[in-house]
Amino acid sequence: MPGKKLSVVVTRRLPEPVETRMKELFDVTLRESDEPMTREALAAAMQGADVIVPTITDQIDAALLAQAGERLKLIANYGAGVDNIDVATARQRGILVSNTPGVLTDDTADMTLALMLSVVRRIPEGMRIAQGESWEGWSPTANLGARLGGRRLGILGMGRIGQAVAQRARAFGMQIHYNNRKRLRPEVENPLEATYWESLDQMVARMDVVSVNCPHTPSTFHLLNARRLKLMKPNAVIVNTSRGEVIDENALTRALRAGELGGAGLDVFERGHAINPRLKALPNVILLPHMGSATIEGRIEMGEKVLINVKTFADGHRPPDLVVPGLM
Ligand code: 8YV
Repeated sequence: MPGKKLSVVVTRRLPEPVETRMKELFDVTLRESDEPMTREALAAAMQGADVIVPTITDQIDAALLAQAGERLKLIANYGAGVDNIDVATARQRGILVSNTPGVLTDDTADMTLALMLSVVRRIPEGMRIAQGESWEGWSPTANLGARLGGRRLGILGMGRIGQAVAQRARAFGMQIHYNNRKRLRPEVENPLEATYWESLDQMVARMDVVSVNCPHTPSTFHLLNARRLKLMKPNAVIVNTSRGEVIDENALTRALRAGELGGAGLDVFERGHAINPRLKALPNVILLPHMGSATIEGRIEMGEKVLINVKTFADGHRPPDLVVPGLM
């Protein structure tokens, strides 16, 4: 393939500098609309292109992969999580998958702390009061929240983002605990000496705040289910900047409505942007429209990662951020 300009289809509008560089390097088809591609348009793109660059809003499942053309050899995901792609089926069909790890770690961890602080310090409520007409001035007993310092944070999934959350939370004086597929190597991976819990049940039962930072895979689906939510302290807070599917959203809504949890800060939802209306109506939750990686810098760096993966592939080499099936 070296020397030949690859035919690349990008499914969403990307930051302008990324699109400009794409045009210089490849025979690229870019979107004019901000809308996600329809499934039909995606299928058509996959029939004619060498490379497609999808995002979380494209479900590339086995049925779609079965319609892919002979030419399609790389799916260069614009995003770190690849739960939108059936990576194992792609691999069986000889199609590589790459992603954009690392560049959205800090932004997502920042947003995790922002959500934590917003919930426990009641920031949206305070905004509504200050912006409204009814505020009668400062009072020693009004708008009291909780202090993060000294509280126990349980991180569910201690990968790059989980570790970045731990660092930040430590700076706020929190005690760090985690549950992960494997225990981190002390000093190398765990300089903060976070406490490892092999049992998620035991960890969630003791935490003041639980932060979801694991990817969505078949084994993490509904890890926080009704039974585990019931184990949590009644004033505990849940924060999720990873994937909605890790929490049973209906069970979470029921627990919050019943006063069995203190609150929640959610950037992601189980059914994409179709948020449970009962969750929207609750006063002790903060909901964001999947903004974890939404910084100008981060979104450009994600595009640069995609460019490197596609360019390396075009030059006949293995893309540096190849996703190996089963490892995510
Ligand atoms: C991205 C994300 O914006 O990269 C991820 O896994 O969750 C987001 O922050 C989105 O997935 C882009 O496709």
